[in-house]
Amino acid sequence: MTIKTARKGAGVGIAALALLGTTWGGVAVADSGGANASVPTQQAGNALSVQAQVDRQLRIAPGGEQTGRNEVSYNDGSFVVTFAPPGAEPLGLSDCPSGWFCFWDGGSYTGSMGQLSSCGWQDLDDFGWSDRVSSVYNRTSDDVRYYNHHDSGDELLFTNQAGKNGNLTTGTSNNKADHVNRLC
Ligand SMILES: [Ca+2]
Repeated sequence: MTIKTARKGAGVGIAALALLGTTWGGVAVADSGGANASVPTQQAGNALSVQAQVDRQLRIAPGGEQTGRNEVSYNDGSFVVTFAPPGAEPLGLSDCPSGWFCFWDGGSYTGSMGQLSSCGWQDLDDFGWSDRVSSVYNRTSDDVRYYNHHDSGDELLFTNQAGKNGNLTTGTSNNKADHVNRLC
């Protein structure tokens, strides 16, 4: 899928009103009930070498640069993707640095990890991360909102509260987020 349209601050839509749904692990989840069949096929990368994962990331989202053995950065480091080397400890909560908000393409903070710290609205598709987020951890001092893109207006999936983490695989927001907004 291709998502180009930026919708800063507008078009949250009716689904946002349903935000006060269940809350667990610090993640308030909107019970949107919206269907989204677009689940990426490039998720489980454990069998790939680190360099193969780096290459794949750069192929999915050109414009980044490899800034470490297991790291790709975009926009001078404002977005960073980190891959767990095969045989090493898997990525986890402790890999999310203070001052950033992080998201994993696996449940329970596994798989590859993306991280952002900028304030405001951002498009995960710019980094090849649309419909991939399966767990989140917010180590900033601000709430971060995750949105599902619809041409008719973005749908607020959940708010990841400051300092909180949450696993999405058991809820209705798994593999749906396309945009994020750090409220600062
Ligand atoms: Ca989506």
